Amino acid sequence: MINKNHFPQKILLGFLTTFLSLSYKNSGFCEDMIKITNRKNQHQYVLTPEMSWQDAQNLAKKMGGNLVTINDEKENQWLVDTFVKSDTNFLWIGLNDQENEGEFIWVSGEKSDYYNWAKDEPNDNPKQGGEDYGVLNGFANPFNRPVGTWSDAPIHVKLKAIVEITLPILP
Ligand SMILES: [Ca+2]
Ligand SMILES: [Ca+2]
Repeated sequence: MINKNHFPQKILLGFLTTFLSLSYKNSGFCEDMIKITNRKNQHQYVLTPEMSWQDAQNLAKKMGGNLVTINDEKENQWLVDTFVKSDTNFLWIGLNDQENEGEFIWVSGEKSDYYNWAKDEPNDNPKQGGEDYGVLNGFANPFNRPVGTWSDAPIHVKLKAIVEITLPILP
């Protein structure tokens, strides 16, 4: 026998589920993107699917963050430990010189004195038509740059990206 009292609850649950899944989709998350919290700074990080640097930054904005700003060696190492696997090529980071050639800045607007460029990088590789977007080098990067160092890469490649979400510090 059907208990009629459960009927409104089911409808309510249906609405709620639809609402939550819609807001989940609108936030730009895909099913397989997981937020990982760095215990050292309490920031959240997400690895995106492969896409252009600008698409990745747009997605990061939707999530309430930016492409990662790597502020120091500890954060760099944490990113390598967390996101760089044996088959990782390059990962987009927030560093770029799209405004002024040779003047690399972080897309978040954060200022930092820490840089970890690989030897001979950034080279704005003319064979690639110039390179204005920063990447973290993984184990499988085609130029054999040391893992964890940075390079600049061209606009036309699609790569996974690291998003950083800086949450307000609660009292
Ligand atoms: Ca950071
Ligand atoms: Ca380069």
